[in-house]
Amino acid sequence: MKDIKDISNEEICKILRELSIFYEIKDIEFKSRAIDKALHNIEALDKNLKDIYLEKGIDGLKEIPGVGEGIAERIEEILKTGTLLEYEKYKKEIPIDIENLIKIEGVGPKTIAALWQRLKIKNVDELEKAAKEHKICKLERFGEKSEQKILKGIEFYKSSGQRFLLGFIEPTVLEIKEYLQGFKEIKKIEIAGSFRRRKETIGDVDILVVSNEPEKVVEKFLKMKNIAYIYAKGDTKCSIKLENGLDVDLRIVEEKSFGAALMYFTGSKEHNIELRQIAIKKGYKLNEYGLFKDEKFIAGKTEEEVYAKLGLEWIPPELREAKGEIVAAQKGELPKLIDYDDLKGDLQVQTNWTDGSNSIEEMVKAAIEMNLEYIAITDHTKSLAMTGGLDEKEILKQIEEIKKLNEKYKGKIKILTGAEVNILPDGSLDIKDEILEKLDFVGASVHSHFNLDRNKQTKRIIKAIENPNVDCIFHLTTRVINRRKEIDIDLDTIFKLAAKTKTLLEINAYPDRLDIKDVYILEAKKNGVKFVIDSDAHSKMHFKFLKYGISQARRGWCEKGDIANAWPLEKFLKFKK
Ligand code: DGT
Ligand code: CA
Ligand code: CA
Ligand code: ZN
Repeated sequence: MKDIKDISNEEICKILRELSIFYEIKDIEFKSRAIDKALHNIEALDKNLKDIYLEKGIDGLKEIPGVGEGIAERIEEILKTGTLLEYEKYKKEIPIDIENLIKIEGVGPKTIAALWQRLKIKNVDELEKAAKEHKICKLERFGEKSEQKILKGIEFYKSSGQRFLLGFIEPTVLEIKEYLQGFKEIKKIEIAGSFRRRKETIGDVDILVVSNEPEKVVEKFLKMKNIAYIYAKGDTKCSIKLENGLDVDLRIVEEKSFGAALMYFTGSKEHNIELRQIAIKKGYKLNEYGLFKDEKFIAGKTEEEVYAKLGLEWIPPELREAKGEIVAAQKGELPKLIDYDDLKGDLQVQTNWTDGSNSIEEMVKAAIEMNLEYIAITDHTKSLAMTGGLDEKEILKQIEEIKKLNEKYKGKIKILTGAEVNILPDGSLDIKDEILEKLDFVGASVHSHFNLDRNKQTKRIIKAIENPNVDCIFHLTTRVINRRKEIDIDLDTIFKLAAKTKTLLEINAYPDRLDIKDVYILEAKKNGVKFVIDSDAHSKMHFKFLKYGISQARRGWCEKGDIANAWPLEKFLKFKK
């Protein structure tokens, strides 16, 4: 099978995503929906579609949840020819910049289709112009309100820049690391920068390498596939852009400077500045080559020895944001952060009872493989019609089904019954309390009316928190990174009330949500709030996103005691209201 193209999952997804929109424009809606579902699963794959195909052919592709015959065949065609005939045909006929239009909040496939059909809008600039000239509000099904929303979306799109989501770009970064690790000239390698600090998005990748033959390393690095552009090339460093737009900086240092260089390039810049001030106070000089007294080299080989010479405990990268970690390290009072293997449960899991790709049992099996001891099944509820949300009767039916599965998987995992109930604009819930009472775990969340004013929006959340059946607020601020801004709420009031009522706040681990975000976690923690870290899995492949939630919790200074699903089931059940 040597005639297979070397094409990444990312590129395949891009073709399929655009094809789905062409179907929408052509009114072939069922095909468009099937692709969307498949994409959700392909984006979460650890393996390359190419490798799956080489190993198991089209049957291997069909094993991916949500991927049926039709989509598997299309992937096969892309792998064999680099593209799809059907897609290329549409692209000629409908020359629109889908890639950027789709990034704007409130602009989905349906909108793109309608705007093309009626106004021949091809790109973001034309969309902005049309909205400003009030051409959109005159269209059927688009009012003044949607026009304003589009303009706001464009504004946010332009201001947010295009940083890469950690959870989606990590496989690409680790592939580069693996490629470099294969070189015998490289003794040590570490990814530094915001990637190492586990920030939710990263601007560029900073790779640090120890080698005695830096020139050879640079030469081999530049032979890597998918390089689009070389910005700079020196003896011990170089900078490139990859074809997917990601910038990568490589630096090669001597062994004795590795720790100091790693500290410097891990940052953050603000953390580095504080460190340097401490060094100066102690009569030292600190830079990426080491710690010096006058010209004499004092330390530099490891981070631990440099921090120690500065009178500090070693600081985990997630904390290096100049938010008080240096003072805490001086006093030996750094938090003992929750570990990456500390989670025992996952409390937001969707199934094919609503918009998930897998059955309850498939999700249960996948959770067992992740070594989880308990999960809650939390399908959407009825007012979220587009997901096929459950009504009271269906919830009761699901409780019965879970009872049976609990029998079957006894001793392996505990399945909690639950729901993700929708918080209506007035703060009431779309499921009756007598049904909620029967569930083990109820999360409530906002899925619409994002633009209520601060007062109304805060009251809405308060009312949900005050409901004795609501155990947790899911993705409180409803942001979607690079796409939708947060709702306007009085966080301080909400954090205090959540702590008082023992309402858990979710740290949603899905890579484009990470809601609530790191700085809010720290604030909420100070107010005594307890959290759960959830994958928000809509497929059995999404449990692996839990680690990004753990990263955010660590960035928010959380210990095991702050995260309720890091506790044994008994303790968790006893705590929740
Ligand atoms: P990013 O790439 O925007 O997500 O964020 P970082 O933190 O990876 O920043 P980047 O790539 O510009 O630089 C990597 C690290 O190098 C940064 O975290 C700290 C260090 N660094 C860069 N520029 C400066 C500087 O002007 N002063 C100091 N003290 N450190 C710097
Ligand atoms: Ca960086
Ligand atoms: Ca950089
Ligand atoms: Zn959902």
